[in-house]
Amino acid sequence: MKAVYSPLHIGHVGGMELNRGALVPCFETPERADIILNAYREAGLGPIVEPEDYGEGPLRAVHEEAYLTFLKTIWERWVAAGRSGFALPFAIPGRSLRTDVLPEGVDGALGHFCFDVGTPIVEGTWQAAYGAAQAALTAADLLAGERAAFALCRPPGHHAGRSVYGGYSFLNNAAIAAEHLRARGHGRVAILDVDYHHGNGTQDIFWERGDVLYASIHADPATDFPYFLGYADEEGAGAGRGTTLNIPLPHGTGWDDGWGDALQRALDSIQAFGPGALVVSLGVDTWDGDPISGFKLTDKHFPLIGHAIAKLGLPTLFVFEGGYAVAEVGRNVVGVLDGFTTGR
Ligand code: SP5
Ligand code: ZN
Repeated sequence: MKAVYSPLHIGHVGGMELNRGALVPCFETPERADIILNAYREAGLGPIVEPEDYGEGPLRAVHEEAYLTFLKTIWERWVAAGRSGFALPFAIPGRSLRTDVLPEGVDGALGHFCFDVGTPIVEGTWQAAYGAAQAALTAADLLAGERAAFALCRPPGHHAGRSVYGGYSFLNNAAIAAEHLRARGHGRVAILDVDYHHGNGTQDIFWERGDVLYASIHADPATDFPYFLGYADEEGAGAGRGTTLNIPLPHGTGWDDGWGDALQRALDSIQAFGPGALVVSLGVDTWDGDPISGFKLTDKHFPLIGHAIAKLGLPTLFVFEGGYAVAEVGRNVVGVLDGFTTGR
């Protein structure tokens, strides 16, 4: 299996985020990608290549133009306003405030396009997000001749909606790749999201699409980020009615008491959908030692995930998402990929 990796990710170093009422260094760090790169290399899983440049066209197929312009220019606007450090929104339009206006100033623009206060923007953020999206596109095109590919994306993407960022995500790498696979004629596309958190952005993007299935296993939003999407009663709308499947699970869930069965349920729904290709939003923040998460998967479960996915027999694109136990993300990602390779 080939891995696609863009070194541009190192320009995105978030600074600080809020955790339990205290400002702490960001959990989403550049080391995460480097550790996976090393683990992938050491495991001898295959070659590592740099992305091709597909330009902004495939990004526009998923995200709004005004949103992309904002992401591209916000850092220079921040600096021009005399700021330094990292850019965060100051106010976000909740109920009774207008979401239909794009304020002219930087603080208003940040609030307009953002849904949380944990996703700092710095000088290299746009380039890093752009590189990650290009890695996903490049890996998607590898499926023309290969059974599977791995996009080692950083920053992650599944929380980014059509015109909103948050949850460490700016461009929705998995959605951009899925749309690209559609355009390349792979038939219907299924997205399996195994990250600890619900992929609210991916769900939003494909909510009314009957040709793209979104199936996600995640922590119950009643207690966990992103809180306001990912409930079991969300099933899609319009042509997309029935092509969203959310399986929220309580804190503390392990493989034997729910996660393994949930995976099988999601895989059954994918099989019934009859896709021509599969995109896996591969988060490993389900590991029991993850610093911001609450599931209890252990080392031996990650190969089982890969093995079960391989049994679908589909061209499969793995897109890296979350996983914050820095020393272990490499082993766990490689565990899934290796389980896939040996399991088919
Ligand atoms: C891609 C991805 O995994 N994004 C996750 C973003 C989560 N950001 C908010 C996390 C809130 C953590 N607070 C939980 C504290 C428990 N120690
Ligand atoms: Zn996550």
